[in-house]
Amino acid sequence: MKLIKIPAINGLGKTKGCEKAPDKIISKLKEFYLNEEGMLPVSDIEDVETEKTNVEENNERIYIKIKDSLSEAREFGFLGGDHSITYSCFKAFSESFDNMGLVMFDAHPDCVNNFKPATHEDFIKVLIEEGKLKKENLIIVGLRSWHKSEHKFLKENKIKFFSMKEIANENIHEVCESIMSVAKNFDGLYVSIDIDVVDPAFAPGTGYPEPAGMTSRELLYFLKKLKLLKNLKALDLVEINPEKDVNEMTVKLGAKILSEMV
Ligand SMILES: [Mn+2]
Repeated sequence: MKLIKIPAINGLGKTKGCEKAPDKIISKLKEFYLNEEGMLPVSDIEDVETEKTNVEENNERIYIKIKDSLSEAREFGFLGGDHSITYSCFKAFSESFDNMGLVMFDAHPDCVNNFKPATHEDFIKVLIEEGKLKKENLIIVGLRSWHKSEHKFLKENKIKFFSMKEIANENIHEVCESIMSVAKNFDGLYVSIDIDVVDPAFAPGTGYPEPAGMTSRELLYFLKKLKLLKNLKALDLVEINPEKDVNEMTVKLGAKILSEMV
């Protein structure tokens, strides 16, 4: 897997600090020995040079970097930054491959508004409205907090999701099989991991901690299964905020996730 560090944010001021995550996570990753599969978590690591304030410029740079790198690896990992980076990353794939699908792990549906340039709160709505993501090609996993308008948007557009309540009340293996049975049919699969899908007890270092989330192990269970799919092209890991972290727990979990996905 080729890793690309993308220290960009567009969180309306609320995600300041997330730009520090890629370097922190990579330095933690280098402290890891073999992963659970007995493999060395080493990767080819590059980065996108970003500007502190120019969101449009950053989006363009991210998009171009990915487009230019597509032939260099079979799988990519993008390290944010806040969730707004998924807009440019996914767009680069959906313009290069037919029928791209997105499996997103998140406590929130990220479709509040349709602000442009897309922010971390509404990039999903922007991707759908711009025709970059087919609404039937989206699965959201781990939801437990939403605005009234977001709930309506999901229902009206028949977007597939598995709430945290469903995951807890049903058998996690069956939920995972349901996700896999849809995800395997996309020509290309993109997995986006917003760390706030994980319970704040395990991942406190994020801007919008939401109680009653997944354990780290449950998230790894889903990810290790998805990793088996041959159509997996990319994953991103976003919203880790080292400034809000406790004992580097969240940064270390980020490094752990990457080490298991190499
Ligand atoms: Mn998010």
